Formats: sequence, C-alpha cells, structure tokens
Amino acid sequence: MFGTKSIVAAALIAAGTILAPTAQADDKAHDAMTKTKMAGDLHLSGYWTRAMLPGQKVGGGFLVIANKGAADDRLVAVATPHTDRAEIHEMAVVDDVMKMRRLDEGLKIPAGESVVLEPGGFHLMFMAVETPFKEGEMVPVTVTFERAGDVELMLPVMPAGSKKMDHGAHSN
Ligand SMILES: [Cu+2]
Repeated sequence: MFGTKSIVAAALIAAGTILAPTAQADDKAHDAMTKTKMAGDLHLSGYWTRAMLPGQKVGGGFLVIANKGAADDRLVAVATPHTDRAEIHEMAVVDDVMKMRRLDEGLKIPAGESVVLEPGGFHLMFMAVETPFKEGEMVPVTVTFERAGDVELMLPVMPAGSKKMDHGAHSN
C-alpha cells in the first residue's frame, strides 16, 4: 500500500538522481571554500572566483587572509597559468565614482588582523584571459607574500555575477 510518505520518498529519490552531478560540483566548491590553507603565520580561507560571460576577458579572485603572527606581511604578487596579467586591485569610491586601481605596493596584511578580498573591495584581477572561467572549474593561483612566500590555491569558479561565496545547500 502506498502512503503519502512513500510517494514523497520516491519523488526525493527521483530529484536526487537528477541533481546528483550538481550536488557533487557544489561539494567540491564547498570543500575548497571552507578549507584553510596555512602559510607561516597566514591563514588563507574562503577563496573563490566566478565564471566569465562569453567574450569577457577579465575576472576577479577573492579570499580572506588572516595574519596570526606578530609581524606585518604583504601580498605582493599573484600568478595563474590562465594569464600573465594577474594583479592585486582595490575598488573604491573616488569623487562619487567607483574606481578600480592596481596596488603597485601590494596589499598590507597587518599583524593580528584579517584582510578580506571581495567583490567591490580589494580583489585579485585576472586580465586578458583567453578562455573564460567556467562554473564548476577550479582555477590554480599562486599568491606571493613578502614573509610567508608563495601559496598555491585552487579557486572554485562560482556562477557569473556572484557577489559572495555561495555555500549552496550547506549552512556552515
Ligand atoms: Cu580589478
């Protein structure tokens, strides 16, 4: 005899089958975003990038850098195999206009503080990218610090237009 519960269960199983590939991609992205990478006194977390629209050649990279040490550090360079034009940028309102500029001196990571790179603020900038980043892919990036040295990260590619990390169905 089929009660309401078994019909609901059957529907969930069917939905689960259809959604399985997406759920796996989400898990991969989620794992990458909740993983903290340690480099000396620095803890790097919440790193991600987002998909580019066809023909779009620029993309941003975002992460949180926490300096647990007693000495300031400085993010001085970023590199990726996708382009030789990767830079450290700041977005700020200048005379009521949102402007973006390259930080030629890099980005200071003060001792005991966290610096957030996010849309609308500090960010990594990838320019002249020939093959647009696609949602679900991972983009390898090396960030270089004055003290902590090189740190390799894999940035999960979130949907185009994402304004923040998307944890999907996960609540943590
Ligand atoms: Cu920029």
